[in-house]
Amino acid sequence: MGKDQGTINVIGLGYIGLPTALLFASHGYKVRGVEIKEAIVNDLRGGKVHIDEPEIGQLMKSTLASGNLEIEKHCMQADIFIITVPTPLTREGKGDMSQVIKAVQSMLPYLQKDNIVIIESTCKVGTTEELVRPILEQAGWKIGEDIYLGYCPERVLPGQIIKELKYNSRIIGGTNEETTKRIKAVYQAFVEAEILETDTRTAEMCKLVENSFRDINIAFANELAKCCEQVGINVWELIRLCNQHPRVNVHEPGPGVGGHCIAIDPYFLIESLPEHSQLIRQARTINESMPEYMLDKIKRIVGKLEGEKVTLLGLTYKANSNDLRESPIVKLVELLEKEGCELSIVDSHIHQFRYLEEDILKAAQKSSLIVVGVNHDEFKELPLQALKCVMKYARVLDAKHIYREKDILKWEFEYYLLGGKKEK
Ligand code: SAJ
Repeated sequence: MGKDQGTINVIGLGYIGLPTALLFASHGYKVRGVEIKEAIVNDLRGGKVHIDEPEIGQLMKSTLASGNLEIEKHCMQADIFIITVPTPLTREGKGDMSQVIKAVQSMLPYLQKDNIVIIESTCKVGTTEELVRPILEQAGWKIGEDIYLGYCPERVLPGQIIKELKYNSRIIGGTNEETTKRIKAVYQAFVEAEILETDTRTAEMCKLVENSFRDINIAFANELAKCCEQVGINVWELIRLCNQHPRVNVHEPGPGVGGHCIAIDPYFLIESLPEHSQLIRQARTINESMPEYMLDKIKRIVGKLEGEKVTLLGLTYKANSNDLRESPIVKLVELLEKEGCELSIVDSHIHQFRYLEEDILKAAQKSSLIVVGVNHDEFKELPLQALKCVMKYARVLDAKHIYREKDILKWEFEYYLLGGKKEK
């Protein structure tokens, strides 16, 4: 246990808030994790974690046992307030900042002079200065003198959140230099990488740009996959070769972009700057077209889908995760349902969803096609010989290039690849 550092309220115990609370609590802070969902509060108090991440279960147990972490539905007085609530998209594709505003309002009764207020939630540019600052000022506080307000985005990869919270560099945007310095000192408790200083608007924009960068690069790979299918080039081989160039790093194509970040954050930029964000908008359009593109491929392979069975391997938004948020495969399921297709799905990371089958041979019974949509480790080795016996047609469509064509052809399967030869 580190020395007693001070007190923190972390408001919103989701994918980012909970790991952040745990790291501060295990580095000497007295932390109150604040969560409005009663069921999550009860589970966490009992040591049950709702997030599937390495190290997190153990960290939860040890911090609860240390007495440095408590889970409550309301804030209390503290030195530091950190906001990690969701900022979803509305139906109209606009960033909804209302939970950030509510979180700020909820801590007003507990604020004291010299408190630090940090927003971590992904926000539209200007949120800290134009939405949050006025709320605090109306409550009578002088920003940068009484209350130190800043923005500090996370940049951690789901699946390795605890590790990346510690070892990724971090950006701090304070409303003035003194604030930035104070917030930097807070994160130095557990961040073992560089902490970079800037202003609030730049920090907010950094988060949006990082995810838009990846979205644009994935869109480029997806566009290449479509082009390659037209001209009979294997896009995976093409990308492998191009990436030998010292300044080229083409990303991977796939059935679409899921998750709560890359598929969402670009819209925060598009909404604010529609005329000047056309590349970012186009990348979204390309990536969002991929489930439909997969459907067309499936139709070319199987023909009319009504009454035919298709078996999907993987449902989550990415490999070895149990996260279904914005999963392009869930969108593909909906498209296949509209075609009247019979479905079966294998994904050991998911326990509740329609069409789930635990056993791949049962799932593939009388199936006309196996579609590999997610590169979970469990799909690396398929029991092809046995599958061939139970399927109606021995065919695999590989959207993540997890197999070598010759290993599949060996068992007299037809092998189709996203970004490979176009189906007849
Ligand atoms: N994907 C591709 N091709 C690729 C890479 C990814 O199709 O070459 C797809 C994945 O299959 C998945 C989606 O993109 O559906 C996103 O997956 P991801 O692993 O790239 O990223 P996330 O959404 O899990 O996490 C991202 C990360 N951002 C960047 O890498 C710029 C992470 O660092 C952020 O902290 C996180 O978003 C976030 O919270 O914003």
